[in-house]
Amino acid sequence: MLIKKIHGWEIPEHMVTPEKVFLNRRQFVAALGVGAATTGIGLGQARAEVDPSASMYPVATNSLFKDAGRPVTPKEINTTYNNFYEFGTSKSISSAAEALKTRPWEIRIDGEVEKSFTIGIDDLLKKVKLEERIYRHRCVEAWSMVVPWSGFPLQQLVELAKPMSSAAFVRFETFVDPEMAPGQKPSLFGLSSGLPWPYVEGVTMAEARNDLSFMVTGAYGAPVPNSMGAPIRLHLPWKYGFKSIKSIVRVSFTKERPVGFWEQLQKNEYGFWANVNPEVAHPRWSQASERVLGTRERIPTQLFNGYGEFVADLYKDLKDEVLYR
Ligand SMILES: Nc1nc2c(c(=O)[nH]1)N[C@H]1C(S)=C(S)[C@@H](COP(=O)(O)O)O[C@H]1N2
Ligand SMILES: [Mo]
Repeated sequence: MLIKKIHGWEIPEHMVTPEKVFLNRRQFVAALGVGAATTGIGLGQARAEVDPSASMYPVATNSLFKDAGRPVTPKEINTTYNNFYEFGTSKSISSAAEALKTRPWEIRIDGEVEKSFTIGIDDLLKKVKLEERIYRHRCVEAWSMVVPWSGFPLQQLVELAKPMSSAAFVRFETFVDPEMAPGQKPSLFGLSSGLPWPYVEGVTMAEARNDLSFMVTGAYGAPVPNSMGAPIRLHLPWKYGFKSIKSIVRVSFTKERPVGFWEQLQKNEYGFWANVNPEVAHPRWSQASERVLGTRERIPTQLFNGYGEFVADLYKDLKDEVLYR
């Protein structure tokens, strides 16, 4: 494995899989059923050929985000080391995720908007301006990677949605389809998987309008691979990775603060804000450093994952909130 020696500041591998540790404790049988499920469909099946958006990539890189300060993580690593619980609780869900059917793909926009509507992914792609951004990604499990995403600022989607002044939050929802995504099936012995599908996440309107908030439709100069959340996901590079919801089918503008998937499962460990902070430990491990995927390095973690200049102001009047968990 990547960690050869365990120093005082390093976390043993088994400690940095919180979601799994949690499942092992509370959902042992159910998780086993989920983890064992595979689809039998081979990796890398000719999806690019049928993806009608393939010719839109690559796109020009935004010069503000052309250098993440460390090398881009090899594609082979990012596409095969994933958290995507719809397809299983291990990191090796990439072949199971080939079953994800990304066309037709419709996104429902509703809630506190002038008028609710549904838009197909390819129609949406025509209405936005795509760009590439190289972002650092920091999982709450203390591993990180660097990804050349393609997509558009969330702000563009907010404009299309025309929210009313009553909208205070944006709530995102992933598909539910247990036939396609075995992680959503009732598990072994007919027990419920115990997971609160669909996967839900949310941000404030101010966060949604922040330039860093990015709707991802591509990666590595091509449509985003299934395992990374095709055909459309969020990436919030200053927050722990669980906020960056994959394979979105619904975007709702709400008055109430949305309760995320992990917050619903274990709110003392995974909160709404989840901003990266090396000084605020997770209840079960330190967040001071991170393991860089594809390298043997362990590096210090940065406040807001190093994006404070863009986002710190969002939180200056929220000191009473639990901002870093
Ligand atoms: N729908 C959905 N979105 C999700 C997850 C998930 O299990 N389901 N996992 C989250 C977590 S914990 C992380 S770290 C990132 C992982 O993204 P990656 O697999 O592209 O690295 O996706 C996030 N979005
Ligand atoms: Mo994560």
